[in-house]
Amino acid sequence: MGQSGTGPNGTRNLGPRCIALVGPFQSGKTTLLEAILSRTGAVQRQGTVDAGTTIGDASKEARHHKMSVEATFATTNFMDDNYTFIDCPGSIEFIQDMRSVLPAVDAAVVVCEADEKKVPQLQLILRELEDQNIPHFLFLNKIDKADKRVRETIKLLQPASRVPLLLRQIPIWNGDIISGFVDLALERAYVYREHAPSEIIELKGQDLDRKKEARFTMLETLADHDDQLMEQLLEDIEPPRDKVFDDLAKELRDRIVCPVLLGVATRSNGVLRLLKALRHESPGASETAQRLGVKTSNGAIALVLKTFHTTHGGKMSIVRLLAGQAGDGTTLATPAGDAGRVSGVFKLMGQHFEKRAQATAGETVALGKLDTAKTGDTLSSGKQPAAALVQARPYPPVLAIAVQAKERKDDVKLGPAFTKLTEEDPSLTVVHNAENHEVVIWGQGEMHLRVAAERLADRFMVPVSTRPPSVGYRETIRKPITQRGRHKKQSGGHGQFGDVVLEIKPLPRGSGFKFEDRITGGVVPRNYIPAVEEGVIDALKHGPLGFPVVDLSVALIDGSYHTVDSSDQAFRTAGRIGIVEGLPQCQPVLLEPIHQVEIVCPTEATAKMNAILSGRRGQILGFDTREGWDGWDTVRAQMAEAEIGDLIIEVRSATAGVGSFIFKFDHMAELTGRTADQIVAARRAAE
Ligand SMILES: Nc1nc2c(ncn2[C@@H]2O[C@H](COP(=O)(O)OP(=O)(O)OP(=O)(O)O)[C@@H](O)[C@H]2O)c(=O)[nH]1
Ligand SMILES: [Mg+2]
Repeated sequence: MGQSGTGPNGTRNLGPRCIALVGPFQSGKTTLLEAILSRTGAVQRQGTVDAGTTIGDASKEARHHKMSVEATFATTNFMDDNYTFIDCPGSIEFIQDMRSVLPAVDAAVVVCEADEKKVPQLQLILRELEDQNIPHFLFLNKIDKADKRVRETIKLLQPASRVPLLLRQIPIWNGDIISGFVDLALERAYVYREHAPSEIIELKGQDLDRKKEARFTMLETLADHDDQLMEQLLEDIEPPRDKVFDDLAKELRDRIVCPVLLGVATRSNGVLRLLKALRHESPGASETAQRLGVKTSNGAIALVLKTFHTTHGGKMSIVRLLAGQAGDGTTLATPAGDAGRVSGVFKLMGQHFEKRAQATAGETVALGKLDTAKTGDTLSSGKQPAAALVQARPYPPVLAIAVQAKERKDDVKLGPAFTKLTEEDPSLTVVHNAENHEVVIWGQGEMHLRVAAERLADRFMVPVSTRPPSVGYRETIRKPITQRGRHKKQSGGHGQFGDVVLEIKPLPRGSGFKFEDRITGGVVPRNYIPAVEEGVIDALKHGPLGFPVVDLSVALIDGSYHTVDSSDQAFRTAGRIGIVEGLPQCQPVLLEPIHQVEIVCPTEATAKMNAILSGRRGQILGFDTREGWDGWDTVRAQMAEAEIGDLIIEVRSATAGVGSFIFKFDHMAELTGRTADQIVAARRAAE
């Protein structure tokens, strides 16, 4: 293994690297990883996504859905350097895994296609990279299917990027198909060969002219940030090749350009040039550590990129070591001081782990049995735990399902399974609803939740059934009444006697429930009054329409008792009877939760959002351009909780998968008419 560090002119950086493969859905990331692994000799034969033989999509869920559903790590060697590639899922529903690994990578390769429909997704991903200051290349994949000129494609994709897309390679066309490429920095032309390094050829005629023109465009863009190069160009001086490479590396690292390379992942074309660009131009671990503000005096420092639980090996934390060394027995602590001892260091190859010796700075490995470490944690071995290098900020959830163990006997396994599930995927949250004993999993979309349910069954051995979660309906009353509640039982010896008079009154929205004791002269002895209140509260859990009753006051104004037969129990029952008999006469009415919703979407979709919202009883409050997001809008509305339930599905399908929303409870509103009748009827039927 080489020394990590920067060479004299910043162009060469040896030592272990960590590179993320990111990009829109289905752009070829997993296929590219496979091509990289086969090109670097880590796998014998390049697997394919369609045959289900890739390292990247080796998990059962990924194979089943033929898409990546989590980040997969694979370490290989290229020209004597250690490289860990992270194949990230493209679907926005699984984007959390990408967001968790990005802080620790040296660079990202954004795999994309010449597809207009995927530009908003590309923008979303580039935005993450830009916000997190990650140097990135674009790998324009699937150019075997290209039907437009690359320059046009760049024009199409440019709006997604805040920095110039810098075309570094141009294709060589052979009729309608691309047969090779010219590397504009190296000034060499290659023809593709299937699953083999491309062959160098000599350029002639038109191709040579096109190369000269494209190279000039590339140099011009580079010269925008390099005065010396600009002078050379103006004076027609051919800049030295090393200078061009230095500029490419520097401007990538400074994140002022995004170099674009071409290729065909399925045939492994363009892969070697990509690897060489990474080797020569991507920053190394020491620069990444600097970017994160790592203080190296503190022993080992590592960032947890992913957590998962193996069936037999227990918990595994995949970390990038940013400083120091870590091996079996190293104690690593979280910023909060929760320490654990490493038990096993493993090399990563998809689902496969290989035990290895200790890891050194720059390497990405799995560490066994760090029970307190979570994804996103900064771990350190020094006496004083190092401060957190990054803050976890999972996207707020947008969809929920209620889950239940299929078999009662599995109920006890659910709790630990949920803990593991949410540890592995911080963008899932589990909420226990005490009121209706429902357990709800919140996540990022339909597929995300489906995969979560599959994981519960396959990985954590708890098969679950799922259904839509119930809506937080309430009911209230419109009319005040006074009602007597009387409980009298004479059965043989000891009887039961409780008698109360309740004044039941509506309260303004949001007041909840108030109980008042207005007894005078001890007609109900003081010691029984708490029992009356308990009985009332108990009856309010289930009103005449079937829902908890809110926004009312109940005053105990009169009653009577019996010296022998009265008891707490009897007065509790009397209180309950008063409510059960009284409420139906108070004109009960259904209340439904209304939320404040904020949808973000590309501007083209804004009109569709308005239609979706109106179709769902939404009240549109207004729309604005989305702050800091060119070409996006924010639509604000108020919507009933019942209508938000599956809103995300419609929003995603109207926005090529990129629209999203956040929501916050606003108020409860009366609901009457047919919709209300249906809800009450459904509730009755379910009881
Ligand atoms: N023609 C062509 N097809 C490709 C190329 N690369 C990938 N594909 C196909 O594109 C489809 C998606 O490939 P994947 O590698 O799964 O894409 P991905 O980006 O990993 O997908 P997600 O992880 O689900 O976002 C598969 O059917 C691949 O065979 C390519 O260079 N040319
Ligand atoms: Mg994939």
